[in-house]
Amino acid sequence: MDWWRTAVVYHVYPRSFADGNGDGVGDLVGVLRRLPHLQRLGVDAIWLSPFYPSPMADGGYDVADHRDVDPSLGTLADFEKLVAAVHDLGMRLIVDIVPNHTSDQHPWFREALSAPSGSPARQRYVFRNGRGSRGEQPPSDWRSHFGGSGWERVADGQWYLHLFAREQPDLNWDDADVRRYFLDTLRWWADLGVDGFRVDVAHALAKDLSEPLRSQPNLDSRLPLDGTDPLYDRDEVHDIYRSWRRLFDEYQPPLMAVAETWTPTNSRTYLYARHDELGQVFDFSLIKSRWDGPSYRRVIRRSMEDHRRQADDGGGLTWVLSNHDVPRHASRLALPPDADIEAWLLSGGTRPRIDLDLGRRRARAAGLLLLALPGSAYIYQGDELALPEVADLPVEFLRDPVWHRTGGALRGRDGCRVPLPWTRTGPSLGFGDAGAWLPQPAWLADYSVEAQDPDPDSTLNLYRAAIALRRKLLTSGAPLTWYDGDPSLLHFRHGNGWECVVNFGDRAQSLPPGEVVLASQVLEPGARNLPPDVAVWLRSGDQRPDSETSAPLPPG
Ligand code: TEU
Repeated sequence: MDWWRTAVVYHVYPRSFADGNGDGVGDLVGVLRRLPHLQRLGVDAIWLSPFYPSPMADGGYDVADHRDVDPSLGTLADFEKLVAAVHDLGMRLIVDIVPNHTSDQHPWFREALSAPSGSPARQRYVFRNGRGSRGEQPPSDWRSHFGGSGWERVADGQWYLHLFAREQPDLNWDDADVRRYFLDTLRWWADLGVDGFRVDVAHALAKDLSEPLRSQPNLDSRLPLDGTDPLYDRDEVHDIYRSWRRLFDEYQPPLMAVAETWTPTNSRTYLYARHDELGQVFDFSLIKSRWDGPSYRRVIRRSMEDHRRQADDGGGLTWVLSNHDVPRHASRLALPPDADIEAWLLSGGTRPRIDLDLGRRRARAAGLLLLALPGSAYIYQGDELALPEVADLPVEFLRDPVWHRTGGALRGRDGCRVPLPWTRTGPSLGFGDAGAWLPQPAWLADYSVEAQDPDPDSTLNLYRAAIALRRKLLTSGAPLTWYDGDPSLLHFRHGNGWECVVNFGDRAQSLPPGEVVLASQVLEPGARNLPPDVAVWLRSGDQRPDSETSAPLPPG
């Protein structure tokens, strides 16, 4: 079986993981030194967010050279050491590929700026004349995800497209140079030994750039879902991934890949996971779901159903609770159901006040659920510590272009990128020998690996135990059996008798029969009740009828 189908993948945001050279910024040597933590955690693979040369207009997702390491993060020799060490420990390494745009400091874009309009150098990007009598208006109403117009004007009067920051010009995937360059880049990293790729904004590469450019003033929420949008999730994008798959299959074992697509629903999401395409696509439905039994049950079952219908035999399921783009779930899950998370972030995490004990409790339950679901689980660095969002970073430290481009209307993503706490003390809590590029609040020390390691009931030890047990229990194939009952109870069983039960309600529920093999909170010995916001794994002796495996999905 392909290793990635059931893999636990640990997502490292290199600048915030561990600092090997004491300059306050995490780096590859830092990752290398902290591999024992990941081995002890028991993960199968590590995904590294971009570590390529970058002027850092968007946390490294503005890549200036796709085949090198940013000097502040190390060297190619460090990378080679890291690949070898990861493999020696029996783990795999996945790197991020950012094909929708480059940095404005990429040699191609510099060349484009000094080349005339209509030149081959400009063809690699999306340059257009403006509207209005003097071309003073942007060529279309397309918007940047980070706020404002998606177009920027250059000295000779033309405009270029950037769906993200202005320092991230979009590439033109109709251009043969662009297609070849990325195939060569994938091969280049594969030849260095990487095992797979995470594909950034995978649904945006193919665009309808025919004139006149069509209107699309919306970003995510009101996109058509039929492949006809000019910018996102067009049918032709799949041809690109078919060509990538042919390259991936030249390797033994074939390389894996996972698409990042923030599509509004997953009615087409799993197409990216087809066997002749990427194999995996992130399913963000747990990130988007409210914390209640019916919602979780609905999105999980819907994803499984969509996956079955769209991805054919080739694709694998994936589950995610947090990543470097969203507020950490230990805080998110502590918010009242109807709270506006953006408003909470803007208030510096003060309104409404959140109950962090509740957040931790739910984060632990969610972690057990994540690891019990069939498919692959992606863990963001710090999830294993139940790290909360650092919502009160002083604004002068904020780096995210989301904050800057929206003029402070959105707080941005820095609060989930604060350097990890490894020890209780030290200048940056063991992150490195010096400070940390984003300030760590003092309370972070209590969440450190050092603080959690000796405590058998810590979140860290819960994750370790769950990952080890999952390795024994998780089989692929047989469909889950879902149990009816109180809607606040989510309860399913794998074919081998392994069950997961989560109580989303606000009162205790009686525990279904079976032996408790793991619980997200300490339960009294012989307890027959499952308290609120707690998950358990059970091993059931009895073979109850598969009551619902074929029942129709609830609406919504
Ligand atoms: O994110 C893609 C993306 O669509 C984001 O705008 C996402 O919607 C947002 O961050 C959610 O808050 C990817 C990367 O993960 C992100 O870090 C980059 O900034 C972005 O691409 C541009 O490369």
